[in-house]
Amino acid sequence: MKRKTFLQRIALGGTGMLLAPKLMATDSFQTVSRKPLILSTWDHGFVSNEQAWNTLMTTNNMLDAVEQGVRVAESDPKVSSVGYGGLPDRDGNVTLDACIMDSNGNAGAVSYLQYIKNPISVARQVMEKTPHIMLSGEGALQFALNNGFKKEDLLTPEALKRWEKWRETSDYKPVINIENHDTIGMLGLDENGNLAAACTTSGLAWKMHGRVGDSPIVGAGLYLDNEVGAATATGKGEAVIKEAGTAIIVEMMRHGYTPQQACEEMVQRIVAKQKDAEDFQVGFLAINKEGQYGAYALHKGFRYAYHSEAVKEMKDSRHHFADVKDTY
Ligand code: SD4
Repeated sequence: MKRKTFLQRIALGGTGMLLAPKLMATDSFQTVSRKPLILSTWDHGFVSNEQAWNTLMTTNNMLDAVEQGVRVAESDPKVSSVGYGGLPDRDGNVTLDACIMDSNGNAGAVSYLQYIKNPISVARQVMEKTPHIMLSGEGALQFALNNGFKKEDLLTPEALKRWEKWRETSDYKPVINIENHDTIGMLGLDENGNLAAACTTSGLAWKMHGRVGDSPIVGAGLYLDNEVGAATATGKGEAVIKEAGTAIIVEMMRHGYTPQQACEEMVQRIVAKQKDAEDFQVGFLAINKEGQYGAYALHKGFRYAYHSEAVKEMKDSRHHFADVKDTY
């Protein structure tokens, strides 16, 4: 293990054990914001937050806000990790995962959905119009078409070109911070302290056909409990699913962890339990009902967008490993 990495682990008490909240090293880093507040992952979160904010100002409805917000990233062909323009699986199919949750604890999700540009809106309709939480694949597509969504080819010429280039080697491995804009997870807290959250992705580039990541799975890529707070995840979904990442973060907050402490503890747990953690990226973003928020990642590079009435800006997440592997 590299010396710097080892020292950093020691400094953070990275044993994977549930540390008492008061022992965490970064308590002073905790930040509180005025409500309302909207947070979302990666650079594409900035414009998505703006749309969410504008929607909130006109509808006063945070669920509408997060849905409309993440639709911006989904609809942008230049965002190659979400919705239209997303990089395809290894067979050239764009397959999408999304999840939405409201302040009443309702959830809706779609997974392995093809041909629909805005899966988050399908997820919302699953939540509001069916007795189920998740529809998948062909069934999700049929549901979408029956509810007025348009069938479209989501593979852009740019994504096709990159897939063809990838096929020259067909090298299949996780890529850390692929272009610094991956899954969008958005967390919104309204002025009354009620939460809504959304998460949407095209998943890992070049994944096996049929692979579903953490993003549509309640408690993995997204979780919200309106009594406590909400959290979302980005990065290698398999690593997040195994730990029930966001469900446990919210549970830690219920037991007194700040959002920052809870995100750090979950990353420590991944490091302690998953021996290849140095080779992939995972990042978490969390908020509690008071408007405290936090973020933490395995590696350098995870950024998130912050939007309150007074401030809109990008913030760099703290991270666990001291060194970035330049080879990725
Ligand atoms: C997945 N978590 O499908 C998603 C991908 C991602 O940042 O978030 N990339 O595993």
